[in-house]
Amino acid sequence: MEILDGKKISNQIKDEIAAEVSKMKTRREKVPHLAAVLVGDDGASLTYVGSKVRACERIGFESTLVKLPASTTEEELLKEIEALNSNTDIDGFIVQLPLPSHIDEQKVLLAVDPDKDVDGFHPANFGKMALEMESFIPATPYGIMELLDRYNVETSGKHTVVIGRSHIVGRPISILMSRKGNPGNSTVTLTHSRTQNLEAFTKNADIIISALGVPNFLKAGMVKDGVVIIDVGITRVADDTTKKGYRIVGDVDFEEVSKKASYITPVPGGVGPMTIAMLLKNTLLARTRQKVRINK
Ligand code: L34
Repeated sequence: MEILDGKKISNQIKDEIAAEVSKMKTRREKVPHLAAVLVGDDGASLTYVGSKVRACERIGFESTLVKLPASTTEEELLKEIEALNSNTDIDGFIVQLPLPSHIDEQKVLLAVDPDKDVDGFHPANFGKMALEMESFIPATPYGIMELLDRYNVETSGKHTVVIGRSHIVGRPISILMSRKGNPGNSTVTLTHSRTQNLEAFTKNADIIISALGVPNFLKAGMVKDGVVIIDVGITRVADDTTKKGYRIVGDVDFEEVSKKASYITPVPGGVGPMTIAMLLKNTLLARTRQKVRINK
C-alpha cells in the first residue's frame, strides 16, 4: 500500500509555482493576483480561505480577501463580483461556497467573468471541460488528477466509481476521469443518493473516488483487493481531546480499507492541500492568459 501524499505533492507544486513567480519578478512582470470572496463566518470556509490567502503569500502571489457579512444581499454580492471582473489588477477570483441560503448560487457563478473564473465553476468553463477544450478545471478534481499523475497510477481502461454528484467534485471528476488522456480513459460509474445496491459497484471498482461527506462510510467489505482510494470527505467531528475541539474525518475507514488498497489518500493531508495548490496553478494560468490577451 502506498499513501498518496497530498501534503507533500502540494508543497512540490507550490515550490514550482514560486520558482515561476521568481522569474516573473526578475523580468519585472506583474505577479499573479488572486482574490477570494467570503460571505458569512462558516468555520470551515474561514479555514479554507485562510489557507488560500496564506499560500499566496508563501509563493509570492498578491492576494485580496473580500470578507462580507452573512447579511450581505445577493445584489451587494453581485456588485462585488462586477468590481472584481473589471479590476484589471485581479487575474482571478473565487467566491467561496457554500453561500448563505438567501443568495442564489447559480446567479453568482454566472456573474463571474469566465476568464477570471479560477474555480472553473462558470458554465462556459464547465462546458469546455466536458468537451475536452482548454479551460479552468475545478481545483479539487484537478488536484485528484494531479495526484494520480504524479504517482503514475494507471487509470486507462480501469473502472472508476465516483460516490457523490456535487457540482464541485463528483460531477466534474466523473467527466475528467472519462476524458481522453492520462490520467483519464477510465470507465466511470457515477453513483449518488438514489443509487441502488452501491456495494455492487464499489466491490467492482479499480478506483473509488468518494465525495460524500459521511465519516467512515466506506468499509473494507465494500472494496476489492488492490483498489485505489481517493477520499474527498472532510467532515469535522467534535473531539474534546484536540486543541481545536474537533478532528477531520474522511468518508473512508482508513484503518480497515488501507489494508486492502494499493494506493490511498489520507484525511487530512490528501485531497485538501491539493485543492489549494491547483487553485494557485489556475491563478498562474489566468495571469499568463491575461498577458497574452492584452499584451501587458
Ligand atoms: N468556491 N468553494 C469554492 N471553491 C473551492 O475550491 C471550495 N472548496 C471546497 C469548499 N468550498 C469551495 C475548497 O476550497 C472544499 N475546499 C477545501 C479546501 C482546502 C481544504 C479542504 C477543503 C484543506 O486544506 N483541507 C485540509 C484540512 C484543513 C482543516 O484543518 O480543516 C486537509 O488536509 O484536508
